[in-house]
Amino acid sequence: MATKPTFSGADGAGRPLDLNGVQVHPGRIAPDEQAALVADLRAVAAAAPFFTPTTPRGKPMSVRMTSAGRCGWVSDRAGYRYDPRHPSGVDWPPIPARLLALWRDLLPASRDPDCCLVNFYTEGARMGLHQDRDEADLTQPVLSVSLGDDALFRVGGTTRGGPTRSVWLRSGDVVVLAGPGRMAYHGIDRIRFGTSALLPKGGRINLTLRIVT
Ligand SMILES: O=C(O)CCC(=O)C(=O)O
Repeated sequence: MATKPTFSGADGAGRPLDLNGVQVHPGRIAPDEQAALVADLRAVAAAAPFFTPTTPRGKPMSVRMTSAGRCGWVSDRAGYRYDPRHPSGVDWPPIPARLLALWRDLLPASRDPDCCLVNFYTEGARMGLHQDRDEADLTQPVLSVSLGDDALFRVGGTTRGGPTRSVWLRSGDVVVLAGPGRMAYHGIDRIRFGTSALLPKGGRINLTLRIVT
């Protein structure tokens, strides 16, 4: 089905935008906090290096990933799942305190997340439309942070194939999938490589915090 025209994520006032129940908070994270988060993530990646997951059919994904928290998201021939260890066998490092503070600020009624998936998109990387449904309790919220290059975020409804809306996510934007938006199909169609100076070699990092167990 056709996608409605794209509009900018920044409404100038930082007010949340609602896309089919998915809340987008433009510019929620200030530039100095974004830089501090990148430093936190360097430490995460030093302990649990980025790897290229494959689909269960063995196709490499275009996004590289790692995780922090009690469990991390992995995918290979054995399927999509959360795992208590990085594919190398090491424990995932703890979720950075700065991210837990953001979660508690935006989702004060929820318990803390136990997984922070870190997605790295370089030029040409994308993520197909999907629902987040590998968690034990699908009523628990999901919070996602964009850092680095702009990304075209597409949101549909709770069934595949319906109409979708798109928004450009920029560095510092935060997305919350909760309530009516928790099971919305969503994905990244493309990134605008080189639009942000946050990461010295370009690209985009997405952090997705979830309550898995
Ligand atoms: O990169 C993004 O903004 C979305 C990531 C995502 O949908 C996921 O990891 O499930």
